[in-house]
Amino acid sequence: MLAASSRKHIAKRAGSGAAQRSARKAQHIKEDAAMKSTERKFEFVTHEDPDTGARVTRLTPPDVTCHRNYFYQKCFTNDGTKLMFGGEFGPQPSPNWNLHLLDLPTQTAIQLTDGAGENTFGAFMSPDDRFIYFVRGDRNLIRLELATLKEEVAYVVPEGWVGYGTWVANSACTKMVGIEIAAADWFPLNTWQKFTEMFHRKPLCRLFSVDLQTGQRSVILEQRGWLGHPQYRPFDDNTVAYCHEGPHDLIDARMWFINEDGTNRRCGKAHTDGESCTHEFWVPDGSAMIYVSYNEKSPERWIYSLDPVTLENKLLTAMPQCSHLMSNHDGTLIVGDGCGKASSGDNEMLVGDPYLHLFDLRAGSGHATTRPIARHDSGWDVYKDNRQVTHPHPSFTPDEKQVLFSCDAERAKGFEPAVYLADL
Ligand SMILES: [Mn+2]
Repeated sequence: MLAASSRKHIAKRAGSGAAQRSARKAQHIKEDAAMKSTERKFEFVTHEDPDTGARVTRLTPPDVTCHRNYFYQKCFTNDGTKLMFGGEFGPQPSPNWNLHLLDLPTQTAIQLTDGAGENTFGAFMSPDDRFIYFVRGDRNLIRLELATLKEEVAYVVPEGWVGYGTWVANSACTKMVGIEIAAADWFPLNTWQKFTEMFHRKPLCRLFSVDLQTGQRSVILEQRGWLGHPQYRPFDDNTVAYCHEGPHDLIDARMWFINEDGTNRRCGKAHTDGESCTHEFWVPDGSAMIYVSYNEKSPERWIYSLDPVTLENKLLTAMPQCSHLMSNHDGTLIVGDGCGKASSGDNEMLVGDPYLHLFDLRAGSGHATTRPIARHDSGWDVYKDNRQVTHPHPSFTPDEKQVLFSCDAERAKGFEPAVYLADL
């Protein structure tokens, strides 16, 4: 199998035998540095979806746990030929994911990073395809240059704080918004139980912006109470979105906006009785925020858009129970991952609808059409201490002809979670 051959390749690079192992340990940093440029030849495997007939391609090897990044973070080069993803190829002990760049035409991946505790979900590629940004060890924001694999520390979370969640750049990629949690309140969120505990702890949090050239931080909002999902509005640096984080049905109001200077904090939507909102994202052209709404009294879910200026919430369409949504550039096409009914009091994900769904809004509101694209069959499990690695998190390829997603659909065959492309 190809991953076995790539492991041999690594073994050859690193040497073998006890003497070499101890020498390797002594030169730990040096050896690790060699991991960074390791190339691996993949063998894509294609099948026809049994229900829709769509062509689905597994990109990553069956014996290595791989995942895509968070659904609204850029992972493809602009020409669509290269894909950044998270993979557990070592050298650190499992569970630990590093970043890799897969060249789709040649099916060859190059290892980009080899550190411990890299946030491979929040990682993203800069708009000019030159850099990857990611947080390592909840503390160091790294800027990695793709041409040289050279790393620079763009920002360091100060003592007494821990970096949390997915951080998002402005459109010019000159600054990022992030969340820091007071270290005294922090513990690893490796189960949904821990996630719920963090909500009840009401951690001291701050939403901040960091200048990517100088590393200078400005605090936008600091409060007791869990904050998450900071997102600069595309092409409008003055508007920052964030959320009240926690179990969906215990949240007072999920979506908030604030000006970059900390003024004009406003609630994006007051929840109706029994309503939960989740997985809000900016349409990439910046025209609106889109989110999932559901109500404990109803099996349906709805797709809404939200205007950050007028705060008008507009119903786009009803939908099957989807968890995550992402749109194309102008918000006329949306892809979602079907799931089960939300459990109450926590955010544990349940199996239900097994499909990726396409929503076509081009005919205007009230005329949306929808169809299943392919099965994702995610088990939604927490795996290797990670709550997100089995989530599909679908999004469109740059040419809008395919949908990228992760899942553990082939677990019955003993295959690891992997990264897939489904043709539209
Ligand atoms: Mn998720």
